[in-house]
Amino acid sequence: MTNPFLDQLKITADSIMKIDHGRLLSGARVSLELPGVPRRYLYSGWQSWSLTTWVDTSRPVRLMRPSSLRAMQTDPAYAAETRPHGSWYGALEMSDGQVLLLGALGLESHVMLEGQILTGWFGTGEGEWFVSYGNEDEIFDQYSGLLKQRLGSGRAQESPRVWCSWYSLYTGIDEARLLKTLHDLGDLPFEVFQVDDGWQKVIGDWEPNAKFPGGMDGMAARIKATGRKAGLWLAPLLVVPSSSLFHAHQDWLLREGHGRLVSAGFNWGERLYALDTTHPEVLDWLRALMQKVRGWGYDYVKLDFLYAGALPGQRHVDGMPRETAYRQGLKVIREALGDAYFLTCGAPVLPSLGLCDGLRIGPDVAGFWISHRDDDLLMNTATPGTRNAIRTTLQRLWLKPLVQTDPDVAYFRSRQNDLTSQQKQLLQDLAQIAEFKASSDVPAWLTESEREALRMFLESKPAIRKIGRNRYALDGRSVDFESQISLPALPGPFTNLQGALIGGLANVPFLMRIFNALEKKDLEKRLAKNPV
Ligand code: 9PG
Repeated sequence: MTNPFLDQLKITADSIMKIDHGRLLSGARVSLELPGVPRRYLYSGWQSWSLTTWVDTSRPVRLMRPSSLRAMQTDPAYAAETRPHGSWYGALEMSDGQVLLLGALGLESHVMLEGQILTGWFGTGEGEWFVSYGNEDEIFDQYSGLLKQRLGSGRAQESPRVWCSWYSLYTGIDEARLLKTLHDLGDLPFEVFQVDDGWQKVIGDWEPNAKFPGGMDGMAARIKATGRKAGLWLAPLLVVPSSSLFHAHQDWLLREGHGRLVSAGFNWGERLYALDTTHPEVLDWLRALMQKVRGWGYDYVKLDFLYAGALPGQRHVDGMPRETAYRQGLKVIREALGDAYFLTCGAPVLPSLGLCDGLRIGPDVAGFWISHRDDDLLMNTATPGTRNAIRTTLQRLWLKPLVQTDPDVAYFRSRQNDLTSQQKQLLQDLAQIAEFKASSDVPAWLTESEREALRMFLESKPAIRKIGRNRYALDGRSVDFESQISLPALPGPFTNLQGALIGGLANVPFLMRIFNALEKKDLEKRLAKNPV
């Protein structure tokens, strides 16, 4: 097939091969010299929560605040990069509206635009690249096909419908609340009841805490007695200082060259650290942990904060590239999980393909649309918020042939929720488009008609037609996300100053600890006022 644009494109690479719909390049570093200035750039974020979106090339890039959270929201190796760039692939919208894609066919790769030069490189070694030009959907389809050959794809046929405890009860889960919810779900067609964060002693010590006196095996048995699969959340690659794992195995932790521990961010009022997945004892420990969870009876496992395994650092196997190290850990996990459904979250995208059934492809949703603090002051588009979640998820739906794409939960409740009905509808529509349906709504918080709407949602399978980049028709009804997902306006000097101040405060662990304690208190108050 001839493609005049590609024929004229100046390509620098070790080798260039014509293939169907594009070119296959090889080289540690390749570059494309563009005939004109592109209109927009497709940022490709590193892990589930990282911003992935089309941005006008004229818009200046602002760095996310606070800096202490960057390791858990973006690729820390490129967190201070202000040129248009992204992990593994980059795409440009040219002046005629057509799209040029440069996509790596291997891990440890990055793409960046400098003026009219689009460059791609491998952090270590060399590899292959796919270049194509034309209709966006068609070229991403080609790209996913090539990735499938190299990385494989998920196994499950149809995604299960999931009830997840996080977006209603958060860390306020306990045995009684979950059993009441399980009972109240009645005959709503959820195949999975998934227990999220809050059951464990502490991150790293994966044993039930005092709120689960019947044990996690007991909980799984109660779930399965209702005919559902039992789901459990863990963050197996993270370790916090208050865990016994942290003190028992200092040699398992990822370190910087000079021996300091690599930061994996800050959450739950604690500093986060990462396990080194190249350490044979870590791999044994991970295998045993997964077998334990399977032994408890869980057959749906959501593994979160997985980026920790792919952070830059010194590893036991010296010189093993970080995404390769992560993938090796994931392989061990996949094997140990056997035929359980495996959902990855907070996970580097390409390195997870082929080894999981489902992948979260955006940030967390929330019972609000935007957050003035996070969006406007901190310029942080990876934090929980429904607009953030929709924006990034939409730009990653091309992954559907490779993995089940989890857009996070949809809401039906108006209680404990500030989203408008239109905003809730957008999330519900997105779930239908992504073909992954989940909710966290507590039945006791739903009105009769909201419960019926939830049932209809779970039972329906509308015909989906894509009619534009961010426009779809669902059973003929048009859904326009485009006007809803713009990036926050760039801050003026006063807002910027305010943001810098708040961002600075958020870098102080002591203050974050207080903030976390206050949030916990507030949650308990809300749950007391809104019993399940
Ligand atoms: C449990 C939650 C839920 C949720 C996950 C993940 O950037 N952040 O600060 C950030 C914090 C938490 C988070 C995502 C991002 O949520 O996505 O579904 O399981 O952990 O703690």
